[in-house]
Amino acid sequence: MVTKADAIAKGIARGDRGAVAKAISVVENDQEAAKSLMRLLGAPGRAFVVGITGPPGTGKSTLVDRLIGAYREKGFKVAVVAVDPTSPITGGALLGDRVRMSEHSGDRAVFIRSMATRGWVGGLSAATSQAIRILDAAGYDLVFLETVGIGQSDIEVVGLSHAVVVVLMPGMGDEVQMSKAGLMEVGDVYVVNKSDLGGGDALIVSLLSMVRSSKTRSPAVLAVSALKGEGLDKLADALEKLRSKFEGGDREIKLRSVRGLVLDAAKGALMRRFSASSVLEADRLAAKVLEGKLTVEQAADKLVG
Ligand SMILES: Nc1nc2c(ncn2[C@@H]2O[C@H](COP(=O)(O)OP(=O)(O)O)[C@@H](O)[C@H]2O)c(=O)[nH]1
Ligand SMILES: [Mg+2]
Repeated sequence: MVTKADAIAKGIARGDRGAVAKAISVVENDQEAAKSLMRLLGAPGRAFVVGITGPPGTGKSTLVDRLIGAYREKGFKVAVVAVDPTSPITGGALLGDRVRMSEHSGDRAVFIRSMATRGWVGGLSAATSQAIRILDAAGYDLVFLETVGIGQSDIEVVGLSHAVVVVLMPGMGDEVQMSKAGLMEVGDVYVVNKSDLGGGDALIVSLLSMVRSSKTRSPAVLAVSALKGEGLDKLADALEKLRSKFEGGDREIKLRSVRGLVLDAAKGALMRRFSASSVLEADRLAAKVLEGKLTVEQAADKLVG
């Protein structure tokens, strides 16, 4: 019997856009079905995954649009997944619009998709991570993951990328200090976009000093104007350096994304098991905790074990 999942998986392997779209809907809406589908996909790790993160409005989508152009010129198949975990205003719907409305949206070798994950049980990154596997299996050479650089889910998305571009803009000097704990640890490239507006020097200086003070990392710091197309060559060069490492089989960079995929699959498995274990079971265990027969931790272990 040919199941629906079989048919979708075959379509993905052929690079069929309709099948890819359908598959991403499956992972957004139905994790049980997603699991069956994921089993049918080949090994991951072929597509180069670039996370594009940074505060809202810094020009991430505009920049992605430009990068799509650069990689299309090389003949690459390019996909964009725009993830908006939190936005109460857009409900996750608008984040990718700038890219969706782009000149590339009619290009058959470009696949663009927003993922609205509000209310999805099991975390943002499970669905995102499955979407990456789908796009990888469908033969996209490059996957851009655009995400708003705030919150934990964002850091999880970073864990799925082979390279991370943090996009900032002039006037954010203080925020560099502010977000030390998050974004400042994860970038391979720091872009100060909107350089056409001027006033980006202070931010560049503080980013450079951050880079110099790091003993372990040496990310690039670049002034860019996505709007005017300035500095894009340098950004493309920085990404190409990382991509050629990836293509050359650099183990550490290859592991980066697959490690995230494995962790997400594990989290997904845990969540499924957890929701499958009935509320009744939780009640039964809670009663034991109340009676002093189990500690809270023991009860929790039993619930997920
Ligand atoms: N002046 C200027 N505006 C830009 C530049 N890049 C993007 N923008 C504008 O900044 C706004 C937010 O851009 P968008 O790409 O949607 O930002 P995102 O929220 O980070 O994805 C839009 O109005 C863009 O036209 C740039 O390099 N210079
Ligand atoms: Mg955007």
